[in-house]
Amino acid sequence: MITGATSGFGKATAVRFAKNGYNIIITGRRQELLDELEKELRVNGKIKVLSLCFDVRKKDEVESVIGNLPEDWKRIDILVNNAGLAVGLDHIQNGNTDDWDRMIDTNVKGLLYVTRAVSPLMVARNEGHIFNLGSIAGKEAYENGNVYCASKFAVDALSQSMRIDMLKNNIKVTLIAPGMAETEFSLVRFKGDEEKAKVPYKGIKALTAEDIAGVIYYCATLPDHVCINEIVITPTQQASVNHSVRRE
Ligand code: NDP
Ligand code: 8X3
Repeated sequence: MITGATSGFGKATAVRFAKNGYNIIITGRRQELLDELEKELRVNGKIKVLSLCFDVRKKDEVESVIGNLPEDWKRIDILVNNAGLAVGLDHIQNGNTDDWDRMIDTNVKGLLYVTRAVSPLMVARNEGHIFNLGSIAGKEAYENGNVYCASKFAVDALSQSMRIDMLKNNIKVTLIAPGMAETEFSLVRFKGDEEKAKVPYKGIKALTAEDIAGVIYYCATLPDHVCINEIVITPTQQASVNHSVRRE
């Protein structure tokens, strides 16, 4: 099950796993994009795809959709908690509190609601692997990053804690912490302003969604006794949130 599969990392991860024969549950809020992806994933006819359109911020919706999964879809081996976003890039004193709510509600509470609904299914079988999309912004803060950084620091802490909580149940938890990656992320952060959205990647060969999908697939296919706890991935031109080298 991949949350936020209509774009970016989530979509590329769905494609990667589908190519390798996994049945996949794709989720997101944009039904038309779920429909398109479902068609694309089904092309080789070898895998099953279930698309679920819901907003991870809506607790009742998450509980009801996952609680009512068809019987043969309840065996979720891998959950990729990917749905998330940054909105705005302002100093704290100028921040838009609606943007803050969107980030905390999606990146932290949404991830929790989905995990609360899916993890008991894994615990009951004593197997499963949960991936949480954190960020290098959850390792170090940067100017104007404030609430987005805080939401990803929370994902980092939750990943550590979940791993401990479900240790006895044989559940792997992997935190994926990428640096700059070109997806719809920046367009969402700058509320559809395409010019502003390009600025962070100027002169950088950024990560692609496929790069991240490859890393998730690698971690997911290691032997049963091996768990990558966390992995930080940046473009070679980026050493930290505040250190990158730009080339023309
Ligand atoms: P995209 O904007 O390309 O994809 C985000 C996905 O999340 C979309 O499929 C979107 O689907 C889904 N989503 C957003 N809000 C909700 C919601 N409320 N309910 C359900 N689904 C939702 O961004 P990325 O692929 O880049 O980002 C994926 C994750 O990776 C995020 O958590 C992001 O914070 C993190 N990340 C991104 C980095 C980057 O530089 N790109 C670097 C580090 C981490 P829909 O709109 O259809 O609901
Ligand atoms: C996204 C990476 O540096 O834009 O999580 O915050 S950054």
